[in-house]
Amino acid sequence: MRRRPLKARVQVAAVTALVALTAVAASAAVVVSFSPGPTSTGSGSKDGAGPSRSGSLPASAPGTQHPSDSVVNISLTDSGGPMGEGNGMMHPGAMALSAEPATVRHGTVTFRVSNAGTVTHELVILPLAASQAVGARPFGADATIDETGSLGEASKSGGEGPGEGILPGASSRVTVTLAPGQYELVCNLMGHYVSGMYSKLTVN
Ligand SMILES: [Cu+2]
Repeated sequence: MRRRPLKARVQVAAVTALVALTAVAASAAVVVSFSPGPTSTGSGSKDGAGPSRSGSLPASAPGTQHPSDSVVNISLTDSGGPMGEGNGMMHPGAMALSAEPATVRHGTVTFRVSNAGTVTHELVILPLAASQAVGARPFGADATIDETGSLGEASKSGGEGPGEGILPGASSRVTVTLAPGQYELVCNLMGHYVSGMYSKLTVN
């Protein structure tokens, strides 16, 4: 469904593996600070440390916290698959993606994603322009939307980050750094966005 992002996923997986190896090799109690190496230059601005960096200099005085370490719980639901009515095609409104809370402070945000539905789902975090409304993105012939600019995704059953999709009853998670602004949280599996799997997240 999303051939292009697969490359990025492999890249991310490779980087993750590299980091893991590095961590093992280091074996000392040194904090491994993740700096996007040359391997991630292909993804352009996608992984670029956001403009929020200047606002979160390490010069935090004792007692002063980071901008935030927020948690957003995501629930992915559907009304039970294509058995209901019609044949195969999903009906608009048959699926949903809900975020709680819908507003968080900028900084590190962890998304805990639970698939409470009956088919595979996922979470993709996309920027949302101020003039843009959720659920209004154009979709292609394959009933998916453009994921350009994605800030991350949780689509690995029982794991973190990108994967092959979150199976029914399973969970996934992803931690990203979000600058103030608006974001659209979506499930971009074929036909799911148009069936209602989108939600707005406001970051202050
Ligand atoms: Cu979905």
